[in-house]
Amino acid sequence: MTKVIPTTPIAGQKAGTSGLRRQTRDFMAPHFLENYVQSILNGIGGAEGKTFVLGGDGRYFNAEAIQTILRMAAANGAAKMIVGQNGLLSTPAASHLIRLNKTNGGFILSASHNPGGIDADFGLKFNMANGGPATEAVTAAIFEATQNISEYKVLEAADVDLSTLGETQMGDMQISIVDPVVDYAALMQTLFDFDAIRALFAGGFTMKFDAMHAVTGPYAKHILEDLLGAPAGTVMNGTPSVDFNGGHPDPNPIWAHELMAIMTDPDAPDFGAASDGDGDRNMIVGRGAYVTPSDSLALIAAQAHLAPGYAQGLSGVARSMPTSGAVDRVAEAKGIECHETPTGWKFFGTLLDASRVNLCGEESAGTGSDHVREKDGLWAVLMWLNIIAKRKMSVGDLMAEHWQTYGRNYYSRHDYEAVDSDVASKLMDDLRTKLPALKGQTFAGLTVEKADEFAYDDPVDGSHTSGQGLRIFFDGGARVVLRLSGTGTQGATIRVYLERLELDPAALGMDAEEALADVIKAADAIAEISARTGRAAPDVKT
Ligand code: G16
Repeated sequence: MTKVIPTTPIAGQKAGTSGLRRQTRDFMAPHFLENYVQSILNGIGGAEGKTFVLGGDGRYFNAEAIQTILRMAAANGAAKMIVGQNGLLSTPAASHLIRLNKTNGGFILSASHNPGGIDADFGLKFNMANGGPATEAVTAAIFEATQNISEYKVLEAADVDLSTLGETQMGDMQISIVDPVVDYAALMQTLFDFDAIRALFAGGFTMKFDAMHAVTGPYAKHILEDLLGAPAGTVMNGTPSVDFNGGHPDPNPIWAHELMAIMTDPDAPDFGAASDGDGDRNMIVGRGAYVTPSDSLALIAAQAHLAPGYAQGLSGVARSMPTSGAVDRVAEAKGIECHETPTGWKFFGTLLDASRVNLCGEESAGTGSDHVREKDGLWAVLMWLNIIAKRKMSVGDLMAEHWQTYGRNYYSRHDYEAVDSDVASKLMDDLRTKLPALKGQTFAGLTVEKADEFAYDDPVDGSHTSGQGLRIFFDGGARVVLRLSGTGTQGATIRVYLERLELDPAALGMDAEEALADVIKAADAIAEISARTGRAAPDVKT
């Protein structure tokens, strides 16, 4: 029987960079999840007769939330739900299932790289029929629905057994419990030269993949160890846990320190990689050679044609604005389109759908192509393995060759986390006010060439997005960008993105923080970060 539950709007149910992220206890509070799910359904014009994909990264409250979403979808008239076994689906695998089954969209439960557990974070995002995150227009409609909600519908029904593959029923709604890995693994085999990668491993190539106790464990074990023949144990931390074993599933040198320690050991394997909570981010590291996400994107742009799925060459590339300009230099050399979008994978969707680009990337450890409409951690790892198998060069040598060819965009991101929200807002507001007067002024020896606030006009659908980061450009090609994170759940995170282009072949091997020392000083002098936050140094440098 369908129950109609009266409710009232809950303030602040507004999607950030990627869906709604809150502390887990918020999501577990009475009506919180239900209000948001009903608002999604209301915002997309109802569920009647529709099919959706449903799954998440397995974090605490994943399974319970799935049962609630199933009961609500059934009560709202959905025809069918395709659910990952045990409630698991990586974000890229969910995107693929939405496209493969031509569904009306999907619900992905994840707070990505944020920690999991009852005292950590949870999240929910809605992806559309193209497999990509809801566009700004749709998230705005959902937000409006959260502000007007007066009731939600839920079916009185027993929990569904999520562990058994196959078909089942809830009320009139069909439920398919599917293997989370099989379809995704099949897709990867259409894109990459599995024979060449298999031969690489057979020849003694060694690798460690850190799944960080998150969702990519089963995907990586099946693809790397079962299909590609990497020895058992290549995948570490490969069993998903509800709290990521107490860790922070963010694939960067800080949080993936276990892998970094292995990769800097004299006996390090040839190749290291990691992925995040929901499997859309990646980290690439060679023996003693960490590759920044911006450099990884540029190298892939230069060499993607070595993978069968991209043998025709790329149609174009896109990067988020704070991502370094390294990929732009490759695009220019290849004579292909290059787009600069706001932060958030959702902004790549129109360009991918229109085949204007087929490679996208972000400094926040996201890389992907038009095979799905999300960034894809394992895709990036397989792309690197494919390139290494063809070029027969180490990660370090590949990057050195790349920099010699295109120059090096020294790059670093400094994060100041859990800053008081008022302090962070005022810092940004005051800097915004200062921007017009900065031109011509010199800070730490660097003269400001121009300064502005980034806004984006989508070349495909014409939509306009403003307020996307404060940019300061210096003579000589250095750049500082400041923006507030849209994915945190406590206070504000100030992100400071630092970049400098180096073309001198003799100066390409420096430590990034050293190479950026003046840019870092100039950023602090202009934005008064340490004075206003009281922090002597950033919490995280990536
Ligand atoms: C999300 C978005 C990305 C974005 C990242 C960082 O990633 O999908 O497009 O670059 O957040 O956003 P922010 O700088 O606002 O924190 P994920 O992996 O968290 O879903």
